[in-house]
Amino acid sequence: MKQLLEEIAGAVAGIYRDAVDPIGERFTFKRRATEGEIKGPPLVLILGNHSSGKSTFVNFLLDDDVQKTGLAPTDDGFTILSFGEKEEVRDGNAIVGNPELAYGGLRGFGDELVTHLRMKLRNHELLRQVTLVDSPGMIDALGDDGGRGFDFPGTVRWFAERADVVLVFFDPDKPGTTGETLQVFTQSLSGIDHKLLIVMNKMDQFRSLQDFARAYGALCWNLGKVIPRKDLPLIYTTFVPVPGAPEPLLPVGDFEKARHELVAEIQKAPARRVDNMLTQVSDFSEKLRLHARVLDQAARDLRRFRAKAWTGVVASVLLLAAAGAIAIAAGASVWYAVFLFVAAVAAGYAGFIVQRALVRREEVHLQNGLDEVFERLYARELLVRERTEDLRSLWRRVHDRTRETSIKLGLLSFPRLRKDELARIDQALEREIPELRSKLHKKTASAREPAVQTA
Ligand SMILES: Nc1nc2c(ncn2[C@@H]2O[C@H](COP(=O)(O)OP(=O)(O)OP(=O)(O)O)[C@@H](O)[C@H]2O)c(=O)[nH]1
Ligand SMILES: [Mg+2]
Repeated sequence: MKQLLEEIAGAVAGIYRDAVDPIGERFTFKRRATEGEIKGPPLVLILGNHSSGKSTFVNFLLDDDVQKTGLAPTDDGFTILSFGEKEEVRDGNAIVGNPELAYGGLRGFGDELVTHLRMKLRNHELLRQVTLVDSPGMIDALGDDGGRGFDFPGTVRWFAERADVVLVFFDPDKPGTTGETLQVFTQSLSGIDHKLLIVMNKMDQFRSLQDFARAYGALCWNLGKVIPRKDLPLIYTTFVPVPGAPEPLLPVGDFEKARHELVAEIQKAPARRVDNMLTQVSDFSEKLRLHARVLDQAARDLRRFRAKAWTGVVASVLLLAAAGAIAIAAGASVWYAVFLFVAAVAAGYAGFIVQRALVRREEVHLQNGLDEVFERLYARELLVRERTEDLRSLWRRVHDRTRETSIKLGLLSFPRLRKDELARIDQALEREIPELRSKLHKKTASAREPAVQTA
């Protein structure tokens, strides 16, 4: 499996390099995933209320007391847990300053965050497959930045976008009720709910079924408010045995099973990572192709318009010059011929000014009418029913960026989109990415088969 994942990561990096970059750079599209992000290890982000048991769960996964735990808010920073032959702790500056690690982007959140960042290297088998990120517990926000001194929802979003699995822990005390929970769900996790695994932890603490039902109901109610889905996500109800905790009163069999399932999901992060990577490269390439094709078409329209305007100017100058020449040949007074030549030069100059104004007006008209360019360019595809909605929704997501680029750089600054460039990105989208995806699915299906047979 590891070999396949590396092979796919290599192929994706190749697609970005050969098919995406040549167009992306010239048509200035958004930043694409970096090599470090593509080839970096799969990421599991652990979020949740303070004291909900995040660090205890990390220690359970790594079978070691790596993280400090306790009932008071114990952690106000992010800890990245990665594989290392030797135990080591690195501080924030060493993490964001290392170009081989893909965390340089966190520098943008300021020094305050950097001082709240550390990395712990441990020699544990699980960390060979995934990197874990333990986070500060969510609390009731104090002030604009939650009293943290850095942009907490922004940082969570940064990690969540790069993560392959995001666990969100809740506990019986605060089933989705802290101020930051709402903020994180609406600002940091929107649009990535497919990566979310919701965990109701500390199930061993419930003294009665009624208490459990009340807390579970409250959690569902609160989640329903922040996750815009018709169905509720699956909630893993589980616990981690901690020394000295009172004996559980509810039967724990199912909660232990849920814990095993959760661990299995975390172990699947590498496969999810490749899946996410393929989705990302395909989504990015599709948007870029649309962006570049619309800009290219608008630029071609404008060039054609400019050529027409120039033809008009040149024709009128030539006409006046020819009239001058004929007048001389016909024996008209020299002054009359001079007058015609001067008129030709003046007409040329005036024509040039008018032509420039007309081209500028046409450019603004095209920039404001990119929707029309899109409709014209994709008229044939839009007639095929099942593509219509996909294509239009893709265009809605790209439009603002395309318009902004066309205004900032000017339509005439875009070189023509070449046929071979378009064919290369088409090939990536229509052949290479689907082939990689089916390779991955075949492999994950065959890895799952023995388990199905023994069940
Ligand atoms: N009974 C019980 N106690 C737990 C469980 N998980 C954690 N605890 C206890 O809850 C307390 C808080 O656990 P932590 O792991 O520190 O919680 P955290 O979410 O990392 O907290 P912060 O880092 O402060 O956000 C500790 O005293 C743990 O021993 C559990 O499943 N059951
Ligand atoms: Mg903790």
